[in-house]
Amino acid sequence: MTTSPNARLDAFMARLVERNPGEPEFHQAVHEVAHSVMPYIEAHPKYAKANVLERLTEPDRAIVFRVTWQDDDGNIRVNKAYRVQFNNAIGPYKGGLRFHPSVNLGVLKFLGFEQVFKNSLTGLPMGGAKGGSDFDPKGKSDDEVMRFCHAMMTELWRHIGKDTDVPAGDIGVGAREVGYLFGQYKRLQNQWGGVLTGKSIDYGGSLIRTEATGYGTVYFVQEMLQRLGESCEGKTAVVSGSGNVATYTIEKLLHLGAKPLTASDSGGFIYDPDGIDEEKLAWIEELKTVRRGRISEYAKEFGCEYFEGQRPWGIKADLAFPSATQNELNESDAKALVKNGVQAIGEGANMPTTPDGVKVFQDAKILYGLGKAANAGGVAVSGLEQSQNSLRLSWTREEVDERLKAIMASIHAKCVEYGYDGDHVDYVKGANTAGFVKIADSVIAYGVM
Ligand code: NDP
Ligand code: 2IT
Repeated sequence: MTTSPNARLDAFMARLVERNPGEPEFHQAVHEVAHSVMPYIEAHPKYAKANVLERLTEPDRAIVFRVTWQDDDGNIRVNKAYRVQFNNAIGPYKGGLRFHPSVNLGVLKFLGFEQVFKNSLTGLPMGGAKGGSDFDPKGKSDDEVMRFCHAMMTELWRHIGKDTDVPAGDIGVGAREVGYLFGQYKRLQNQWGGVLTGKSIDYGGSLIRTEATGYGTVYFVQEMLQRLGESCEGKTAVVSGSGNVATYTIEKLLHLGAKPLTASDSGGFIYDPDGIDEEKLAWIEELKTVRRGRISEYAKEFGCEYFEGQRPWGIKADLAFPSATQNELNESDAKALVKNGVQAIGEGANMPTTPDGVKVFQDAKILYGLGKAANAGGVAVSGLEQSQNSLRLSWTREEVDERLKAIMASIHAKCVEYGYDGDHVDYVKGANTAGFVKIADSVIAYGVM
């Protein structure tokens, strides 16, 4: 009896959903990859014979633990924390930590799974992991964040190490949090090592790491445009978010002569038809990293409109950069962007577009740069931070930026190699297949384990 690839995909997904109930984001992320790589697996029977897809969709392990800490009023507080060590076939586990009330095991499994493929695409020796907590840093004092980070590391340290698992930042985890986490690791281990990335320049960080995800996303979009003889210059852009990724996406767009029109946070978005320039961007950065205020304040400061509770996808622009969170751009948002003539999408966030939104972009054959390819610059420069820590050297800004550009160009080339069908490039298929082959071949090389 023969079964069609679609039936095989459905059967595989049914088993995955049954084994991982109540984890919709994880199911979504796996479905996208499985759908992409199924034709490749069909064409190369060794992968089916070794049951590689099933092996790659079960994490190596997931650690779940309690974090107990004391707030400024003396109350004892409890949070859940996690580290999902997904796959270390091609290098030590690597991936960020997220602090947000929406964090749960399923969200971190989706992020860890994405990270495996993203890290493979960078060409650097990094496995995939993700961790975090449902701790909400919003409204907490610096002292409270410090106590939480120290308490979290008091358990996490025994599971990580510079050749074992190297965490970094993500939503809610920036330079401040990495400092507290690294300090506690160093104290407990009595060893200075490159065990976290995104460290401050003063104690082992890399130049350009702060900027890398946003810069890399714009470099990736520039690569997609240049393949068609175009560039970012003179183009308008809608950007969501106003955190690390959004800020440096806007900065690189300005460097390349584009005009960013929007920024957002979980409260709503601002639309500045004159464009967000360097000065306004510096103001946003101060607002978000020092005063920790809301983006609505921008509208008052610079006299433009603020759209409460809305996302920016209805604003007409040539380029779109979802840079806040997962599933922030749905089918009707995608239709609105396509109707308004959008040419390219660069996903700074992880899985920001819903599957029916992705389908709209793919059917319209616009340049769709999915997160695991477009936003890989952040983890790539984390990898370069690890290299510099091992070498006990610091490369210049220019040197790291050149390496970042080269890595983004090589990821783009891999997407074209595996995703070009003679007419147009399917970046989803290209990225997922290219990421898969390297990990799958490594898994097979190790034998049954
Ligand atoms: P930050 O915490 O610096 O910023 C997050 C931004 O997104 C804030 O503006 C935040 O608004 C907004 N946001 C977060 N959650 C939600 C939500 N549920 N609904 C609406 N808005 C939301 O995080 P980063 O910039 O580091 O991360 C942004 C995205 O990029 C994430 O998807 C992350 O996984 C991804 N990414 C990050 C990398 C990095 O190096 N930092 C690397 C690759 C991908 P508010 O402040 O109101 O919550
Ligand atoms: O999603 C991501 O790639 C990150 N949050 C960065 C991970 C890292 O290890 O730098």
